[in-house]
Amino acid sequence: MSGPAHTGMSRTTVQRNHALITPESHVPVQLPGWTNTEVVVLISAEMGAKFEQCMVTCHAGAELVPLRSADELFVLVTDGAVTLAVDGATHELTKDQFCYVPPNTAWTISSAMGAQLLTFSKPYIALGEVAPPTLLLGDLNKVSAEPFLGDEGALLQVLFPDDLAWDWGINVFEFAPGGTLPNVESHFMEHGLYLLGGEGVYRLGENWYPVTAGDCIWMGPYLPQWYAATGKTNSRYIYYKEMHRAPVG
Ligand code: UGY
Ligand code: MN
Repeated sequence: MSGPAHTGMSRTTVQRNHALITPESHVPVQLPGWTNTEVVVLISAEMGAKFEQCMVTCHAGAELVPLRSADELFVLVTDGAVTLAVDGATHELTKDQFCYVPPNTAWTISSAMGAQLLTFSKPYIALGEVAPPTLLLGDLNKVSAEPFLGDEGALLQVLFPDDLAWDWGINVFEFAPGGTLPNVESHFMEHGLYLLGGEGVYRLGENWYPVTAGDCIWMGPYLPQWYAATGKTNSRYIYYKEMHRAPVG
């Protein structure tokens, strides 16, 4: 429960194989090399994850640069506007627009007036001679939404191409009120998830958590997972998933 201030209550919980991080427990930090920013590292290796998920507040004049050169990066603009400079070109990104930047790429993201970003990053896992993906720019409002396993109450947007070069996927799920995941999933792939809107109940292992917009969830390998949208409006989340690679170690 996120009770009144000064009661010590929070829905945040961090377990061995999953975590729910809710807004009242956010602690913004400054990351080295990122100027005029405040970053909430929602999911990281410190927790046991193999990827990182952050919420970045860009103040006017913000600038971000690669933190680890082998990382690939996904950025969704949730508010405001940024400029991505990469490969000698610049790209303006505004609310609901996103980019994928491949590993070992020199890039900067700057914001003249301020912006709010959601990022996912991780070391790229190469597959033999297959070349890594190239720069991708997109807009959530232009990606088609398909019924998940034929269910009109659970619409799925797949943001990345279904191609072996890509070792991850970023998808958006939108559930009508009462919509659910069709089954309790358990799979070796991890997830990092951010609730963009609405509310529901997420089953994580043997726990059922009430969740709402602004919540973040980490799901470790094989974690039993299921979702029901219990609010009166649609519920929507964006999530990261490992793709196109065999389990390792
Ligand atoms: O892609 C997935 O594994 C997705 N169905 N899982 C989830 O939403 N928890
Ligand atoms: Mn899943």
